[in-house]
Amino acid sequence: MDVHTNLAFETLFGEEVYDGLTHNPKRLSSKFFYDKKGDFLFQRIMAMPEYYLTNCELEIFEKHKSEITDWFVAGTDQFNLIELGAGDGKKTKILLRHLFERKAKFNYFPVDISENILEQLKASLQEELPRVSVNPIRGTYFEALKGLERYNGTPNVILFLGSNIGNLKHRQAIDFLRKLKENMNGNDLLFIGFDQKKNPRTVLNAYNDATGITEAFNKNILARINGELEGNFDLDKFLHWEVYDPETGTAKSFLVSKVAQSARIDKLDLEVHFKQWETIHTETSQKYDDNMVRWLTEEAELEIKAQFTDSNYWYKDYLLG
Ligand code: AVJ
Repeated sequence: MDVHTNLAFETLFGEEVYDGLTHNPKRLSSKFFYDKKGDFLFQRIMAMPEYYLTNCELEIFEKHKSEITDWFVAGTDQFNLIELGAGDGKKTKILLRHLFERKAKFNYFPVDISENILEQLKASLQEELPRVSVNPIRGTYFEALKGLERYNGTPNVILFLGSNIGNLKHRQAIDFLRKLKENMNGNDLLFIGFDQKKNPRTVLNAYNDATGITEAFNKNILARINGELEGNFDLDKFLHWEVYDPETGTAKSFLVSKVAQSARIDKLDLEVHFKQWETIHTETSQKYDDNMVRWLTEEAELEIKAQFTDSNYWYKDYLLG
C-alpha cells in the first residue's frame, strides 16, 4: 500500500478477542468491525436515512465551512490536518475542497485502523483533489497520538469527526482528550464531533435499521473471527440487540446468543461457551448534551473556542484548543 508513514501497527486482534470472550460478561471492541466488509457495511450505514449523524455533520460543514476553515488557517501559512478515524473521508472532503479553493497550504494525514479504507480514500482523493497532499497512517487513535510530535514545527489541526469519540466510555474519553491536549502545541486545534441527545426513538432507529445492515455490521466481528482466527461461529445463532438509555445517553450494541452453544477458535486454541441469551457487548455509541461536553473538555483542560450545529440541533462540532 502507498502509505507514506506507517506506524508500528500490531494487530492485537487475537489477544483482544481472547481476553474479551473469556471475560465475564463477554465483550469485543468495536474497533474490530472495520475490515474490507466492515468498511463497506459502514459506508452503507452512512447512506441509510436512519443514520442521521453523517447528514447532520455534512450539513454543518456545508453551512459553516468558511468559518471553520478560518480557524484552521488563522495566523499560520501552513498546517498539518490530522484526522483520527478518517474512514472514506466523505465529510472531510467538503473541508479539504474548501481549503484547497482558498489556497490554504496544508498536508492531510488521515489515520485509520483499516488499511482498506485508507487505500480507497487515497485513490478517491487522487481523483477528486489531486493537488492535496495526502499521507495515510494506519493505526489506532493511540498509536496515532505517539506520532503527533513528529509534526512539531508546523501547527496541527486534529479532526475527530463522526462522533467517533462516542465509542469511548467517559473515563477513556477524558484520558484520550487529555493525551491529545498534552500532545498539542500552543496554536493547535482539535475539531471534534459529539452526537447529541435527542428523541430516543431516533437514536434507537439509527442503530437498529429494519433492513439489517447494522445487524450485519455488528455480526461482522464474528465473521472476522471466523476468517482470521479460524473460528466457527454460526452468525444465525446470534441476535443483534440495541439499547439506548435516554438518561445517560448511552447506546449499546450486543450480540445475543439465541441458544446454548459453543464456538471454537482454532488459532486461539479456545472453546467459547454461551448460555442461552448470553450477550457479547460489541459497541458503545455515547450521545452527549452541553453539560457532558463541558465536563469532558474541562477535565482535559481544553477550551471550547467555537461550536457549530445542524438545523435540528441533533449534532455538534466543537473547536477546542
Ligand atoms: C463510527 C463509531 C461513530 O457509533 O455511530 C454505526 C459506528 N455503529 N452504526 C457510531 C456505528 C453502528 C459509529 N461510529
